[in-house]
Amino acid sequence: MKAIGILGVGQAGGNIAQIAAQMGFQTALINTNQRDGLVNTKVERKFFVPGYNGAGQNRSIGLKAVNDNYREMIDFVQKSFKNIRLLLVAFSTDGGTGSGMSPLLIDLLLDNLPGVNIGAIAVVPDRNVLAGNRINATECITEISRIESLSSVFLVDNDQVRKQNPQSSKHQIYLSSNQQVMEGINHVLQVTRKSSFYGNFDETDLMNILSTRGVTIISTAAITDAKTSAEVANKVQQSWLNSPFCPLESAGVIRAGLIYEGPEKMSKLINVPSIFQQVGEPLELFEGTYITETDPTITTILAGLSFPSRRMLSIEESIEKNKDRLQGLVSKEFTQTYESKINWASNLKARTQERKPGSITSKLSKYQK
Ligand SMILES: Nc1nc2c(ncn2[C@@H]2O[C@H](COP(=O)(O)OP(=O)(O)OP(=O)(O)O)[C@@H](O)[C@H]2O)c(=O)[nH]1
Ligand SMILES: [Mg+2]
Repeated sequence: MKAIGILGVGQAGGNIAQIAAQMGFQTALINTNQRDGLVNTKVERKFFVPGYNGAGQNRSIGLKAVNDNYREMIDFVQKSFKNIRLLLVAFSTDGGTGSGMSPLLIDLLLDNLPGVNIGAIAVVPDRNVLAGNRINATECITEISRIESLSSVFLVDNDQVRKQNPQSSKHQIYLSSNQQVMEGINHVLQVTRKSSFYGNFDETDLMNILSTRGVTIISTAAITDAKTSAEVANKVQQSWLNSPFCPLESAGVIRAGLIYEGPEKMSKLINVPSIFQQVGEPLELFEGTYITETDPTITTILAGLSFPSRRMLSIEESIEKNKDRLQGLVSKEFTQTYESKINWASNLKARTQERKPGSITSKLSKYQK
């Protein structure tokens, strides 16, 4: 049994749970919309909030759904996961259901799942989404960042995946980002099952890292072509910018993991200080070395990072720039009317004829020749 469970909230969350279920994670989903959740056939446990039919990108509907049903939701989550050490709640930040429900739901679960750490997999929208979605994303991430005892927050960046595959459809981008994120988490979890003569990275190491409060990224660098320690360090640092997560922006890693898999000869090129030179050495580093004959890779887990202010600014700035226009749109909604310029023409419309009652004798005399 895997030590990490995935709870999907809303459509994106359900899709991430679906991929996780295929990889053998314990999964469950919550949605306001049955039709969305039913397509996630691999997720066995589902809770559909009664009386709702989607949240229509309105976060307050998601919030109300938790307010009205939190007892049932907590009970559902408690029953859905057995013997896990970490529950990751997955959702998109820019819709209504996942974005509106997840912050409060996570906060409530923190008090109701004793012994289980809780973290988040939160999807940050790509550059093509409009103002309403951007506002949702910034509100949701603000709320998530304020939760006190929260463990790792993985910020899945749809824009990163779009950059890797500029020609792909929305559907392909979503699928690929869900897949990459769950593969990253699954990979580090599977490493904890392996044993090594040279240094084990065990489940407690992983849980130590993932229970760190703040933003976490996982990335893998192929170092086959590297010839020096500097080249290895460079490839690892590149992988922090090219992962499916919001790219690393600033120094300040609190806990980290570094896992080497590959031939023994290449492992000599790993120089921890040069890898962490730019971001500063973490407080604690958990290392694992696994000698294999496969192409050499270095997987790093960086935890305790700050929320990415540059990436968030790219979401906020178009709202700020269009402040007057957007405020104008909102006030227009309730004030706009239409005035016809041809009011006079209403008189042209056919009138019903008045039939004046006449006498038979007068009609007869009218036709008399
Ligand atoms: N990575 C990823 N992003 C997704 C996926 N599905 C939707 N998204 C993102 O999520 C946003 C839409 O949010 P949904 O998850 O559909 O919203 P919801 O939580 O179901 O809320 P409502 O539909 O408003 O009730 C899109 O703008 C995308 O950014 C997915 O499967 N993977
Ligand atoms: Mg939806």
